[in-house]
Parts: sequence; C-alpha cells; structure tokens
Amino acid sequence: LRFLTAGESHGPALTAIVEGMVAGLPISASYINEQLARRQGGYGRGGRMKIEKDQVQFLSGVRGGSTTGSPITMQISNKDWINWSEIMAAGSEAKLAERTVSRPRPGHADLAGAIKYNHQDIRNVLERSSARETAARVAVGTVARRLLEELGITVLGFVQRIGSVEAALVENLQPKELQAKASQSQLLCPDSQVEAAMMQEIDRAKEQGDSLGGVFEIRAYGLPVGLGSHVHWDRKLDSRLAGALMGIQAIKGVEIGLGFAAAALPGSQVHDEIVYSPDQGFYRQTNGAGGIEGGISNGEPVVVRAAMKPIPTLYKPLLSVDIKTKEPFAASVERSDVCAVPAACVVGEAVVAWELAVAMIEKFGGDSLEEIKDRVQNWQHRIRQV
Ligand code: EPS
Repeated sequence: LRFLTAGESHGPALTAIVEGMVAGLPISASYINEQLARRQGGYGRGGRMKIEKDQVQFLSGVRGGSTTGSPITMQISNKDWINWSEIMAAGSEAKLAERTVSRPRPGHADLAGAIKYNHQDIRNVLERSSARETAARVAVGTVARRLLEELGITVLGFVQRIGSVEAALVENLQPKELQAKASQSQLLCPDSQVEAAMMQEIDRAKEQGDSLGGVFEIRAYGLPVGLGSHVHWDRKLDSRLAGALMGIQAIKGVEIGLGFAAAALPGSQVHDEIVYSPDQGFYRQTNGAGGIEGGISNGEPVVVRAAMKPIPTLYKPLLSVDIKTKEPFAASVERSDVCAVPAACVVGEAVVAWELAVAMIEKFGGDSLEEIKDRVQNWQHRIRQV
C-alpha cells in the first residue's frame, strides 16, 4: 500500500494516488468530504478557508461505490486557483514577475528551499510547502480509515493543548465519549472547561499579530497484536507512526504512550504489568507503552501525541533578509491562520490511519476486503489459543 500526493496551494488542484488498496471496500466521496470539512474547521483558521470548500472527486479505482483494486486517483480542486491562474500557469504565458516572494519567513521552508532548489522566487517553494497539501493526505488517510473500520479498528484524535492551556479529564473517557466530546468542540478539545480559555489565548495571539501551536493526541482502538516488528528499525510500528506524524507541516515532536514523561519515572511506574484471562487472553491494566512494545502492537490502544509549533507566517515582524537585495527587513505578511492545531489533529488521524492500514495489509495481505477480513479473523482466533 503506497501513495503520492501532488499539487500547489494556489494551483488548479491537489491530486493523490493510492496504490495497493484491497478491492471491494465500500467508499464514497461524501465519506471523504466529511473528513475534509473537519480539517478545514477549527477556531483560529484564516481567510483562505472561507474561499475553499474541499470536495474529493474520484478519477479512478472506484466503481459503483466500491474500490476495484486498481490505483485510486483523487482530486481536490482549489477554488482560489481562479485568482492565481495567470501567475501559476504551467506555460510560458505565466506572469512570473507578479506576486514574487523574495522575503523568506523565519520558520518556513522558504529560505532553505530556495537555496536548495536554486529558486530566485520563493513562491516556487511555498506553494508546495504550504499545509494546503494536507487536504490530499486527509483524503488518502480516509480511504485507509474506511478499511480499518471494516476490520474493527477505530482511530480518533483530540486537541490536548493550545499554547499554554492544557486539557485535563480525558484519561478516564471511553472512546465513544471522547470522540463525541471532541466533535462538539470548535477546537476538537474534549475538555469543555478549558475550551474558552484556549479560544481566548487564540484571540490574544491574533490581536498581537502572533500565532499559536499546541499538542494533539491520536488513539487507535481494536488493533490486533503483531503489527510492525522488533527485527529491524524501519519495521517498528512506533518508528513508522512517528515518521508519519513528523511528516505533517509544523510538527516538531512526537510521543508514544507516556513519551517524554517516561524518562522522569522509575521503571516500576512505566511498564505495564501483564495479566491473563481466558476471555481476554493477555492484556494490561495500564498503557504506558501506548500500545506498542518492541515496535510491535501489543493489543492495547495505540496512543500517540504530536506537538505543533506556532505557524511561522506572522503579522508581528520577525527579522529576516531579502534574498535579492540582501538587506534586512522586518517581515510583514498577508493572510494566515493564527492557530491550526485542530486541523493538524485531523491530519494526524489520517496519517496514523494510513500507517495502520499499511501495517494491516502488510501483515494480513489479501487482494479483496473479504480475504483480509477472513485472515484477520483467523489470526484473532489463533492468538487466543496461544
Ligand atoms: C498556508 C497558508 C494559508 C493557509 C494554508 C496554509 O493559505 P494562503 O497562503 O492561501 O492564505 O490557509 O492552508 C490551506 C490552504 C489549507 O487548506 O489548509 C501555509 O503557508 O502553509
């Protein structure tokens, strides 16, 4: 199972191709559009989201409401393209001298990207480094999510921190309750007591021309034991999840289970004691490991967190140097989001769903939904006999 995305932020469209998905998986554009809409929402988004209304179109690989096993092409049009078609045109008619960017924003791919690709116009970098691309990754991850659902696996996410405000009271919530509470919140935060404080912090940052980051958590329930492997570093499930999360724009840290907190605790308070019952097989009463031991899923919920830095496009000037004149300037910029942590959380769900679907197909194989379902069922039965 693999995918590629393509497309610029102000180009005609984003495109994704998913290859290796099983045949017979029921899927619809509206199912994917629901997740695309979630990604566009969240308190703290800027003007661009008023222009876009992301909708996916299948160009291949889906027929009569089900996957066929052929590569799946998905396209999401950029409504803003109409305002950029002359500047972003592929041919010699492109007005390359207009809307050029020579002032790199600290924290963005702007400067390193321009040097690396030998661009005089930073627009050639920022159009692709833009988090607009994550719409395509959400579409891809939602195809994966559909497969996981069929296999009894649920992926959910919620926002745990915005700036200095942290959510509490999430530990004891059951998955359904957690999901319901998060979905009622404009910040995907299940703790309604801190939501107002988070919004105030976003308002304050906006007034000051600043931006805010935060932390989101993704959980996956219903995974079988045995995804990933201890035998090689790049087969470890935690390594793959961390890579996928770090691959989201603006993510600067990832934790699995207790994560960094484990470093400050003695081993007796970190590791999850093993218990057994004939009904449940082997299980744990705690989950400090976040569902992964030795790079292998252990049957407990997978719990991962990611830290997002504040968006680097600021109204508040930060010192930078113009790449043409080499003169210093204090950046002044146009529209941007103030905080996109809820959007990043939806992207996080998508990339985690993707990695888990890859691991499921890798372990169980099969070319049709029926085949993989049988194999997963056999495995679940088999490990009960161990
Ligand atoms: C982004 C800048 C803004 C955001 C964009 C990410 O876009 P624009 O430059 O058009 O104002 O709105 O996010 C999206 C378009 C999206 O769909 O999430 C950036 O520089 O990363």
